[in-house]
Amino acid sequence: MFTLYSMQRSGNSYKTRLALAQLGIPYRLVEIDILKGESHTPEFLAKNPSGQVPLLEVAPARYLAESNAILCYLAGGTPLAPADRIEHAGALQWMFFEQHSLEPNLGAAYFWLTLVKGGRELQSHAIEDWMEEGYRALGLMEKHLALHDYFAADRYTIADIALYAYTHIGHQCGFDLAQFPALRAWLARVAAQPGHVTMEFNPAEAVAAV
Ligand SMILES: N[C@@H](CCC(=O)N[C@@H](CS)C(=O)NCC(=O)O)C(=O)O
Repeated sequence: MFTLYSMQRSGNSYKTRLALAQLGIPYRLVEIDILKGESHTPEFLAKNPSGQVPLLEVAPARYLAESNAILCYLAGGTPLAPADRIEHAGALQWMFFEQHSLEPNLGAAYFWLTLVKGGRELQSHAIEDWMEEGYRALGLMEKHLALHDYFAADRYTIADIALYAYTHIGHQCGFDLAQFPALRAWLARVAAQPGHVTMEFNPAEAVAAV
């Protein structure tokens, strides 16, 4: 069985929990509190030298890092990952965009402004850039979504999962999504997908509640 090292309030970790839930894959969840330095212990660094979550143990002592690589691995061979060459590349195009243009801005804003006490003061020099670049990324997504229901292959794929994670919590760190109607409609479409789980969902609790 897979083991996922994840933090509940990490958007990158949420992507992988969402895919695991929608694919119906059972897994063991290990909560890592990055705010307490749990991703920088010698034990964790031996598993992932970058000191980051998410991290998936795919086989004993065989680890895979990087949320979007984990999505590709988990969804490979399923409808969530397009097999057609150009559709596959189209999904990757948006997943690279997510890591380059969206996550560094919305992800950083979410981390420092909602998770770290005093983060706004500590990062006051960076917030303007995050907002400007974050809005630029959201604007590009809006343009695409004005013409398409999803990001790749004309259907819900791992590209949508990757982009949903930080976009759906953008309002929590100061991004006003009211000006992006197509993007808000897409957020609702993603949330309505079969097997969708929220960022708060914890599979261990789900099992305990049964
Ligand atoms: N590009 C990586 C980024 C992972 C990342 O930034 N993880 C954060 C939590 S969202 C983390 O573990 N931060 C702890 C640290 O960097 O020390 C991915 O997509 O998985």
